[in-house]
Amino acid sequence: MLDSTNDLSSHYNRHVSSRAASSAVPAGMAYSICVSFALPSSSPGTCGYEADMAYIQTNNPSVNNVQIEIASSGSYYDSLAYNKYTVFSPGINGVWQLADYDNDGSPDLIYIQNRNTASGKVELKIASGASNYQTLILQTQTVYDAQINGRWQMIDYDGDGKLDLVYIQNSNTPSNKVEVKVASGASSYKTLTKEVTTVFSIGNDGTWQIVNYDNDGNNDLAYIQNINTSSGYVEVTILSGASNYQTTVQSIPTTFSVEDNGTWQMIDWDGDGYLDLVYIKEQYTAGTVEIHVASGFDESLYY
Ligand SMILES: [Ca+2]
Ligand SMILES: [Ca+2]
Ligand SMILES: [Ca+2]
Ligand SMILES: [Ca+2]
Repeated sequence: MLDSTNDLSSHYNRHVSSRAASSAVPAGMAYSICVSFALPSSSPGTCGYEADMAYIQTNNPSVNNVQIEIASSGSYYDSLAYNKYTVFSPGINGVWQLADYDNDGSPDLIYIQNRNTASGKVELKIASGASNYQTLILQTQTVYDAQINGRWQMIDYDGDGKLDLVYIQNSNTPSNKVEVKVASGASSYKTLTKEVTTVFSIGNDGTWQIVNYDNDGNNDLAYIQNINTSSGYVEVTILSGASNYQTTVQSIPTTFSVEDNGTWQMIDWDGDGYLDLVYIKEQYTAGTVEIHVASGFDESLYY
């Protein structure tokens, strides 16, 4: 049972750091930690964790197509287990994400184009993992007007087995609060099935993400504030989905000092049931991309 009034300061202590991926630091785009890529060389359990690391190279002028590189956890991220060019031309007008759209166990490449679209709406394109990202299995416009005021995330929000498109609008909202909207996969992204005004004030000091914090069947909203925090450390705040994003269930500083040289992500990296904070550091490293993970498991509550 977690409560924001408890002393949870031992949450998110770093237990692994500086796992370097083999690729040299590029002009960074779209790094993510992607659970269960199901590569033959990935051997969950061997190293105590099983989240692979994906790099979606979207704007390298020397190549004609978007490229996917996967560094497997089985190799401690030191070698590339997958490296393919996709059907997509380079695109800088949106967000790229790997997720399993067709539920065949293989992550598909999703391009959420949220600006400069022909239709004036946010558009979705998905290339299947089964085709090694050569075949488009979805190409559609969505209910959202094209805009750049927030974060886009494909996740099965309503639990019907189809990915939904979540928009977390963190700037230029009428309410001056962060707003969450969901376009359902069941409606082919044409119908908003949820529109909520949260208690978070709008801002640009961090990143927002829909997460499963407490396994109660309601998706929660995480805010990772990585600059301008009062504590001087990166802070994680989580609003419960059960409260419709009105109630804070966790709000704590982490082990990380404030830093803005990469990508922050909440994921259960080690598979113990607690969300961990992953920092993929892309700039000002010794030369390769680094992964830093702070565990969400609070030992002080158990020992
Ligand atoms: Ca798939
Ligand atoms: Ca769904
Ligand atoms: Ca929840
Ligand atoms: Ca964990």
